[in-house]
Amino acid sequence: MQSSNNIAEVVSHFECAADVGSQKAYGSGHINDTFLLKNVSAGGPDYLLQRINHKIFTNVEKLTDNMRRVTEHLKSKIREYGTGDPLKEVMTLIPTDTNKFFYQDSLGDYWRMFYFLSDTKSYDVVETPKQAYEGGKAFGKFQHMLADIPAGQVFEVIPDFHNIQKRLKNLDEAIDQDACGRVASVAAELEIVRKYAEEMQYFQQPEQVATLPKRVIHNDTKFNNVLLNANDEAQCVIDLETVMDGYVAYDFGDAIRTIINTTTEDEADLSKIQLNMPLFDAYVKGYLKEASKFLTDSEVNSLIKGALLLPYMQAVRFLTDHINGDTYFKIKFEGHNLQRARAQFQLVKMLDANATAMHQTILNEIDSYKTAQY
Ligand code: GN1
Ligand code: MG
Repeated sequence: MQSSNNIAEVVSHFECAADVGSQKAYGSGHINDTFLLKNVSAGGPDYLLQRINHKIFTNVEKLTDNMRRVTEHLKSKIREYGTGDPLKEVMTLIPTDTNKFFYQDSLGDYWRMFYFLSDTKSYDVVETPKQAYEGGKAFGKFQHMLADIPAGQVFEVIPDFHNIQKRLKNLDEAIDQDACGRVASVAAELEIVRKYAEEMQYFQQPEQVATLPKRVIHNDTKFNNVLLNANDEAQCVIDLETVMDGYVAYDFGDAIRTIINTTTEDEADLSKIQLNMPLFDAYVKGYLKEASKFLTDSEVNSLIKGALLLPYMQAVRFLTDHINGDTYFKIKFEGHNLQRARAQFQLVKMLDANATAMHQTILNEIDSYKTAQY
């Protein structure tokens, strides 16, 4: 962790009244380092300071431009709808003394700062259908508010981020290099990768490429990226650094991956990984309440494919990182990425067994909107 002296240097360049002495590590992100800083005066706004992982986000200037563009767009939508408070419902980046929205310190690290949204909560494991429903509404509304930004306009911060063919290629390269001699010990996991590899390439099939629209999506719709208020109502979608073009089913799938699972992403005891179907139903209801306003039929049909793909892709990414020697995701102990991969593969197996019924739930729900229009 960075020394407080360096944080003091960093903070002095942002237009804020942050109390450097109050800094504490915050959140459960796997990539960046986040700190909560209190305001020097009681009652003033608090701040979130983030050190951006520059190895992964190599173009911080363009990343920041994206975040500015997206947050301004979302705020203007909320003003236009006249129903909410843009300052509470959208993250607000804080400018620096040179009127940029990031700062590079003397060590070469990049930082950004937001207002902290007080009286909000996020959940790593969803507890109630109401929370799931609210999460669905939040991500559906998020996609809807961005639906008028044409594809191709947002900078591709991490190329091929959700391209499973690229992720499988990265895994093959890791296997070839076997940098830490771990390949022999993951034969069972590699077998699962192979078993599903072909069907997971649905989004690369020519028919899907021709019919599915690329839209500006969130690309990291873990449930803990929705902040809920004290009444468990969705307030703000956070973690906007991977907002890029993609298929809506990717966001749907990443949300389902974290919502339907009765336990955490990295559960060691696979028997504890169960599907909580009432939470799935509630998420679908909330999501389609908003997303039925713009989804095409092919997109509706693709949602379940996203729900299978995202845990699979996540497992492939965790496994690749394990083989590479844990160079990408932060780990808490040796073997953590392998444990995460196993948990995600387990989820894939269970989702696969239930996919037909889940797809039917989606179709029934969308039908209720179609019927309601006449
Ligand atoms: C990373 O840092 P965090 O937790 O927001 C990752 C996501 C993964 C997620 C898995 C840039 O997100 O893609 O889905 O971990 N972000 C990046 O929990 O790779
Ligand atoms: Mg993220």
